[in-house]
Amino acid sequence: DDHPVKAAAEKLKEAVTGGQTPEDGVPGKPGPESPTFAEPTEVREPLPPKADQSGPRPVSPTGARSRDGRAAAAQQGERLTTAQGDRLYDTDHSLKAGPRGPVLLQDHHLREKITHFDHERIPERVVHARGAAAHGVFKGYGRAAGVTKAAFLGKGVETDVFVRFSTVLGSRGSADTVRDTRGFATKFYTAEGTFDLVGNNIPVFFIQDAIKFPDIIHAGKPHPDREIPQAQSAHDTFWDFVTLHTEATHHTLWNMSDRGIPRSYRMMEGFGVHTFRLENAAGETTLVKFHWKPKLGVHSLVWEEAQIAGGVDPDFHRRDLADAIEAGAYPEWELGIQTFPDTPEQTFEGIDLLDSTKIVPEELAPVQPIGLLTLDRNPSNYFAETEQVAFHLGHLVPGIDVTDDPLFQGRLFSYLDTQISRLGGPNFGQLPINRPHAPVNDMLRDGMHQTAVHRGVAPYHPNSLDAGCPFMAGADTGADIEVPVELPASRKVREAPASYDDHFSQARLFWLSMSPPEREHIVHAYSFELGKCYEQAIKERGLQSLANIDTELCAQVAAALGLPAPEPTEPLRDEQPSPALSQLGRIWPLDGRIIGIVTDGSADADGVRTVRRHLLDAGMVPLVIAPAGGKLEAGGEPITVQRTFATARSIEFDALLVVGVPAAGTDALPARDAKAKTSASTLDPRLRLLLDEAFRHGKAIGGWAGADQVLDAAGLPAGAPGVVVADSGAAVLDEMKELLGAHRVWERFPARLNG
Ligand code: HDD
Repeated sequence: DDHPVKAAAEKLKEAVTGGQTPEDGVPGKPGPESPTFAEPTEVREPLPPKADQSGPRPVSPTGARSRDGRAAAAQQGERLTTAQGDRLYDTDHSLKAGPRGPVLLQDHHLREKITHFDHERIPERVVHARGAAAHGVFKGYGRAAGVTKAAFLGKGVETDVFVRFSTVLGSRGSADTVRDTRGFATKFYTAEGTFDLVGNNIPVFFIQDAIKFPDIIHAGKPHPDREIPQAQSAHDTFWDFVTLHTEATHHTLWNMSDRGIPRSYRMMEGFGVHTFRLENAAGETTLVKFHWKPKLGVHSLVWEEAQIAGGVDPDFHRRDLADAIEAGAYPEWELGIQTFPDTPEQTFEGIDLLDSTKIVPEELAPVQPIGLLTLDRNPSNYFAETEQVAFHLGHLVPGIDVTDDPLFQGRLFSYLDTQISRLGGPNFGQLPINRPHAPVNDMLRDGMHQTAVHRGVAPYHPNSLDAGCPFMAGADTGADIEVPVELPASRKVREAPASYDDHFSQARLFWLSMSPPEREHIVHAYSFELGKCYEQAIKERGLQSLANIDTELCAQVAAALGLPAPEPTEPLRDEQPSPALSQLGRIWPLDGRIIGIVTDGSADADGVRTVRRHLLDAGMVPLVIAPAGGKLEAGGEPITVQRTFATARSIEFDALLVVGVPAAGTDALPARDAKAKTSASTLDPRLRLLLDEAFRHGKAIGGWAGADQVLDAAGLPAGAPGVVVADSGAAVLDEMKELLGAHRVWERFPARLNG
């Protein structure tokens, strides 16, 4: 009993439990029926469930949908054990020859614990390393039956899905809000086998042939000598590549637009990019492009917000997705298709459907909705699910087939290949997140990390020993049969078709479709990114690409760089703008928008409570911001403070409401500017910053009960666009809702580019 380790364990037991352990217990994890976790501080109130989402959906036979987080081999029993299930009495002290003596090699627990830890990391994805994911359900509308026999698109058919969003260039620990393309990869666990739609939030790609993929990624990733910059395109090698391979111009322009800095993963469109071939039950084929349309609309950050978030909340998008789902504000997207006749030319209105640097404007081929995606469950373990998920364009179901786009074809090779090294062998399909929800009866055997115990002696076909099993399916029993398309008689060549030489016309189309504030943002983005390049020749080539998009765009960026604007080398045609490409000029739903309410509880507390309730009922998320944490005891129900002047930063809020004249926090730093301090002696400098940034970023700002004094003290121009001061919370709210529908107060952005 006087063993020193045992004595230490006893002391620890005392410290952890205050002596209240089960009779035979040692300190450790509490059992499932005796939770001792502290109540989490309320940061967000759950939204009321929507009528059709009131309860959990049933758990599938694979267990993969289990909502208690215990899906695969989770922990069992109450006691800490070794990997072999041997109970442990101590996990904090190595086995030693005496308390001050050397550690003994025989300590298996020590070696097992450290060895396992040493191998906890796997290689991050070579691209799209930084991601966030969620589970959900896809419900078919049945409207695609004319073009595809894919069963999961049938009316009312529900399919489990897992969606992973990502940035492309950054490492696993990089910031979410960098300027980059976003991945939008969806795994549909259909009854006919898994279908993966591995798309992006930008409908075009940098290159036309997969053989250039290593090159564009080498150019975009950090420089090999110093391994900087992290998660950025604003550096010489990226711009060197995209100005030498001018087919990248169109995708680069999207990146430089607001699409490169989304407000939220929930507010992005998604695109399958390539043209796919669908086949219906009669064997007729149609070419299609897949689109995801977010129910919350398409919104972006402004550049300064993206940069602030990189510092104050690098997990901005990851947190936003998880918080929304946890609060019951399930993000939704409609899946849609643009359809094109499957002609031998594989073009539509002169646009080459096999060229992934081209879109087909929605005005020429409308996006037809065919199903609804709802994300309603966060992963319970990041590594097991988000990190280990493996998508592949070759995961197809009957009715959906590939096309000859050389970018598509190369991708069909790359994903499985990279996953074998990333996931350590060929059996990663057996990981719970990758397991199909359809029965699997393959003849793949053995290999690293094989976890299946296959029966039988004849994993080959045909055989006469295992009763001839498995049997082959025919088209009538759901076999996935390639569409037998005609191939043109041709020669072997390393060449692209002539249509692939048009690198600028659609970039011009995109530019001409932008509103003035969006154009302004694009000019700033190019000015910043090219301005960060060191090589003069690269800046000049950048300007040459811009000259081939638009004269005004080129002139503005050239002025910012202090360089002459070159003449175009390609004709600037009158492209027909596509209004669908602009994020402005539409009224978007308000669901999920985050409204900060700044108050110290001393003015109109009832009004605060009512406004919070109204916002929640309208599907928005109110967050109370006060000088310090805790609860505001102001007559009636106490008001919980969710952000303080120390933790609130403008980027989190879509709009701000100020109630009364909130006192300064006791932890406030003195104001920098003594004069400003005099004119607003009660205004906390952090509140001033909050309001100043919110104004600069085009956010609606409102207030009542004396808020005009605060806005005045913060130097916000009286009567400025999007600043609403009224007598009551209710009156302010009505106007705020209208402003929020436009996403931002666009009038606040200087609009020099009206052309
Ligand atoms: Fe890719 C990952 C999307 C071209 C090679 N890609 C990856 C992911 C997305 C895309 C969303 C992350 C999936 C996840 O969350 O796990 N990639 C695209 C799109 C492309 C594209 C929309 C063009 C239309 N990709 C592309 C090409 C190649 C690759 C041309 C190679 C020839 N992509 C990969 C990869 C990755 C990958 C190296 C890294 C991790 C992985 O696959 O599993 O194989």
